Amino acid sequence: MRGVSEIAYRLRKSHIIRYLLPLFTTFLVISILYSRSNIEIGTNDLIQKHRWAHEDEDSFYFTYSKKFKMPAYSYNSKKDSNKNWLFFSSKQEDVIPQSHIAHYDLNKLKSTANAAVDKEQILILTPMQTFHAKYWENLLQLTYPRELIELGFIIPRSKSGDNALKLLEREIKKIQTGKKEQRFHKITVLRQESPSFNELGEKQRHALEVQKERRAKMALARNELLFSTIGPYTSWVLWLDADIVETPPTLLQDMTSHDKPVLAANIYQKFKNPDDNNKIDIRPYDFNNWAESAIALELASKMDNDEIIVEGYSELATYRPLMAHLYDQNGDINAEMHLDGVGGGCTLVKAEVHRDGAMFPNFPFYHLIETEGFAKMAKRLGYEITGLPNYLAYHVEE
Ligand SMILES: Nc1nc2c(ncn2[C@@H]2O[C@H](COP(=O)(O)OP(=O)(O)O)[C@@H](O)[C@H]2O)c(=O)[nH]1
Ligand SMILES: [Mg+2]
Repeated sequence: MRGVSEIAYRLRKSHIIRYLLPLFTTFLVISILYSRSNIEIGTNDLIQKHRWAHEDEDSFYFTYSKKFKMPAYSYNSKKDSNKNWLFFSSKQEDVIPQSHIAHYDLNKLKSTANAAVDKEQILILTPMQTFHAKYWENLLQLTYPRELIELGFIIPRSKSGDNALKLLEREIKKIQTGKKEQRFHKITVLRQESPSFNELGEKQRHALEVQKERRAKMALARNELLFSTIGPYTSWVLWLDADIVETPPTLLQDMTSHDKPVLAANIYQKFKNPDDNNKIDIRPYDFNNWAESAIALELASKMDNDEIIVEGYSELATYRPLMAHLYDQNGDINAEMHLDGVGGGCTLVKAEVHRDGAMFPNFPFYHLIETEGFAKMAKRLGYEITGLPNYLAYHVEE
């Protein structure tokens, strides 16, 4: 017996009991209290007030309201917007203003020819494998009000993706911590779920054999980006590839003014022409904007279920009228043409088209995938597809 009480005595005297146990207990109590306080955030105030959040607001869109301010974002904070240590949780932070339930009347959400005057929100979506400084410069020279522009990026998990992310974040930080009136309304950056698939040079990337897999994976990346960023306040979605480096400054006003459900600009490329003393010349780049032809339909009718037609390959001669070939330097810049397939270079979509369910199929849909499959799906939903043959946006020279 003496032995047992001696051990108990020694334990009592030891550091474990004297210091560590009280410390551990305090830590446990704080953690429990802490997690309880998290559960209640965003609910208790509202219940006590017995009011809907929008009753206190003039605007239907909450971030304009002083009362329900979005928490400020800090690039180097170790705490999240609710002042919780990020150390405690690996969950994505939710940036919903405290005490808020948001109401949106989709009947009041419009996409009109008068977008800027009507304060319509435009979401610009860019899958980004490479960061081009000229892409960003071009984005910054757009004259549509920045507070009505949201940006969304999806970046592959690859070496070039890591690099693009670093450069993009540096530029975002400059803008979003600069003058308030020059900030974009919101910017979302996603890392792609799947690894990169696309680090090939232009020639290999465009070889016919790799198209199905490459385009199918691009479709998934576009869907991930679209479904994670579109909001109940989004009026328009502009698909703008990361290698589009020059557009008119009035791109958004110009394209919205056509008031079309799906509208593609003509993608060209500037290059030094060796046949003309290396003078800067232009040439067609994107052949995904096309109108359907009887020959392509005939081709498709003889294909297996999982075969696809991709445009711009002599192996698959479709004789479709390609918008890229219909540019008329002296023509009306606002001339419109009917299309059946579009690319993602610079294509404006009314948000309701996506909201109705038009997405980028990564499987053959009428023997089409990705952006061309999207156009087909939008058509099947009853929307018309339009192109602007004389309105140019420029792809970087590779
Ligand atoms: N998220 C993501 N974007 C990519 C990937 N590969 C290319 N992109 C981007 O997708 C867009 C179209 O791709 P690109 O290779 O330029 O196609 P092309 O112009 O038809 O040759 C560009 O904005 C690229 O930066 C990828 O693996 N993941
Ligand atoms: Mg490209």
